Amino acid sequence: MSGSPANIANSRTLLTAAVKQAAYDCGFDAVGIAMVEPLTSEVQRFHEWIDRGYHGTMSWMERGADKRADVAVIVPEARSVVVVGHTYDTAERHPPEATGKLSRYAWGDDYHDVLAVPLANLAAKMKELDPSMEHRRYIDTGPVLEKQWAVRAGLGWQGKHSNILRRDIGSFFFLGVVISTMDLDPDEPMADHCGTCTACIDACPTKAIVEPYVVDARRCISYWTIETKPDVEFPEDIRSNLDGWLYGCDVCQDVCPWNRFRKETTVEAFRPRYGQTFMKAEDVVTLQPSEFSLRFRHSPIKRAKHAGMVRNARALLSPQQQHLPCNTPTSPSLDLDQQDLLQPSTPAELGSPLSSSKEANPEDSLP
Ligand code: B12
Ligand code: SF4
Ligand code: SF4
Repeated sequence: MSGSPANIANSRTLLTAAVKQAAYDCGFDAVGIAMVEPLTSEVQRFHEWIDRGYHGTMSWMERGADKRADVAVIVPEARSVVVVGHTYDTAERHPPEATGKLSRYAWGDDYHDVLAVPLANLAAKMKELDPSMEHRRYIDTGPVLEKQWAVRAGLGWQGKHSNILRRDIGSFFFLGVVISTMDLDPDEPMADHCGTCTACIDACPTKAIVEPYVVDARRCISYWTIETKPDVEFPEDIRSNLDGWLYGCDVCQDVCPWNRFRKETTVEAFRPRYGQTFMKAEDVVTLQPSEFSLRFRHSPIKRAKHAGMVRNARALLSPQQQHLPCNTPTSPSLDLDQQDLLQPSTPAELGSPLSSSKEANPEDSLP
């Protein structure tokens, strides 16, 4: 990046380039910029989604409508939304036919914590460039339509599975946003490269993608295994179609042709703990709460709580195996203090939350 700090601050083009470079320097794999405007059509669709009841018991999604519609409610005088993507893919794969599968995003440490640092670093670098800047930043931590901002910022397109994806790194990346008063050059939205492909819709074990681009969370394995209260049992049509998933689900992304271009992260914290991409359901139902706390400390899986993971594991077991004893919190086998047993999950309001040359162009292989 050439130019003195004063020149950069006075030129919107140079400032935009400096902010994008800062995002890469902070370790992000993708960055895009959107101009702050109300998300009118997106919010209308969001409310249709809520009105259809697709959010299930995630009642926190009904709150914060004003902020979802307009980020200027969060940061008065906001001019730009800087959207960043950070990959979490690693070299590991779920063994074929494995049961008790953990979703890839949850193999390592909690991304809310891990990515809070580079996002804070990015905001600090932006503040160096423009000391008068005001901002708020989020990684799945507020009432912000992150996917819709990613689309507006040209960071990627929204796939038919509803996740954001790109041709160069696929979809296994997290999103983060910096809502800022900085006046930056916006990017053009990216074209939709789903074409006639319907692989994600066809492969979804519970038929949760009810129409292209629309997921009914009440049918999604991710919702049932992560977001529902531990005392809620799975409906039979979900339980019998779990496809071996213990926590979260990656099917719609695993089958996506664009994920041939997935990029592995260099962040060690996202590697699978103990090398585990799955856990035997039989072992989970007998896991002590204290062992659960230790095993999943600083992991996104703590959100499900011990009782939730046991419920998930039981759902994977055959009816006979489901009568395995479930341990109570009375005899922890590990030396942990009471605090470990009481570790809270993320507040509900926060959301939660390869190829040959022929294959080099997935559009060739799209139906
Ligand atoms: C609620 C939530 C969930 C819910 C609901 C899922 C969903 N599809 O929204 C549940 C628990 C099911 C879930 C699951 C997962 N989640 Co989640 N989740 C969120 C959260 C907190 C809010 C999303 C939201 O507002 N949904 C509301 C619905 C209405 O939005 P939408 O799906 O985008 O719907 C739009 C489209 O349907 C569109 N639309 C309608 N018709 C049409 C037609 C066309 C042509 C187009 C283009 C669009 C379109 O209009 C709607 C509104 O704009 C975000 C973080 C955040 N604050 O944004 C993370 C987030 C979306 N989740 C994320 C992840 C990683 C996952 C999982 C992959 C985790 C896992 N492996 O189990 C799965 C994926 C499941 C799936 N296929 O969606 C990432 C996605 C990253 C990415 N690359 O896109 C996010 C962004 C978190 C983050 N900061 O990284 N999640
Ligand atoms: S995460 Fe799994 S259950 Fe949910 S839409 Fe994707 S494939 Fe279907
Ligand atoms: S599987 Fe196909 S339809 Fe689904 S997101 Fe990927 S390219 Fe789009």
